[in-house]
Amino acid sequence: MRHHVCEFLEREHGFVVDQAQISIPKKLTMSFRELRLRDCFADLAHAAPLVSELLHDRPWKRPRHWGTVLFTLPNATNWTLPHKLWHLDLPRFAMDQFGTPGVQLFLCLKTVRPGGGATLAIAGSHRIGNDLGHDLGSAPYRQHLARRHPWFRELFARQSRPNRTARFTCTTEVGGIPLEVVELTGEPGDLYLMDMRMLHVAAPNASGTARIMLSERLILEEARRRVYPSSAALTPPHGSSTNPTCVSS
Ligand SMILES: O=C(O)CCC(=O)C(=O)O
Repeated sequence: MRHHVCEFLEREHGFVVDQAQISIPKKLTMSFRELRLRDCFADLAHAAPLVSELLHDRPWKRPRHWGTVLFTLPNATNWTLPHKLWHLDLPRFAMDQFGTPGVQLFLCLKTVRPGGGATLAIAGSHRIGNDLGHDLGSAPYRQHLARRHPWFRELFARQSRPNRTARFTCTTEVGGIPLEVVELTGEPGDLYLMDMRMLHVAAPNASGTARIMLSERLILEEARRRVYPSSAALTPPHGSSTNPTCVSS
């Protein structure tokens, strides 16, 4: 999968992935969509059994084409912990109604070192907010957390205190739940499967090279119907699938 991205960047943009590039090609606001549509990342589907296990074998939506490229050029001299844009890609459902409502995959296509633009996630945050009275989107959910817990209030605050990074990257009990900001760093081939109840955010890239990862969101059918009530229900495809909980769209 990595070679498709490297070959595309070099052919279309003259961008050599493993070279530290001082000047960035102007055209480099590229879309990797063509690679997805050509099924260059279809091997991500090998994670399907793990996803099914995490979703307790309940039906989930299998993508027609797998993999979105997460690409971040070097964009900072010093790495800082973001205070804004922490989000969820699904609502935080009332009373934790679905448990894990989906799994997001993150696959390193090259080495991603600390400070090198890796997505940040709050480990343990899937256990916070399980008592909400109604579904909340990311912005009201952030407000809810900030009202309740000083830890979140400080994380989301524009004014940063000394040792901010150290404070949030060590484990702290918040409402009885251990939380910690982690960077999804790794070596080529390392794969993260993230519970979609976990707050996360894009991070600055203070390294000399591009951050390149693949991602995919795999959403529980019940949760998808809740978010998109008019979407069609999943029906088993003709000929049946090898994994009965995964259905092609
Ligand atoms: O690391 C990134 O580029 C951000 C990923 C993200 O926030 C998402 O996929 O929802």
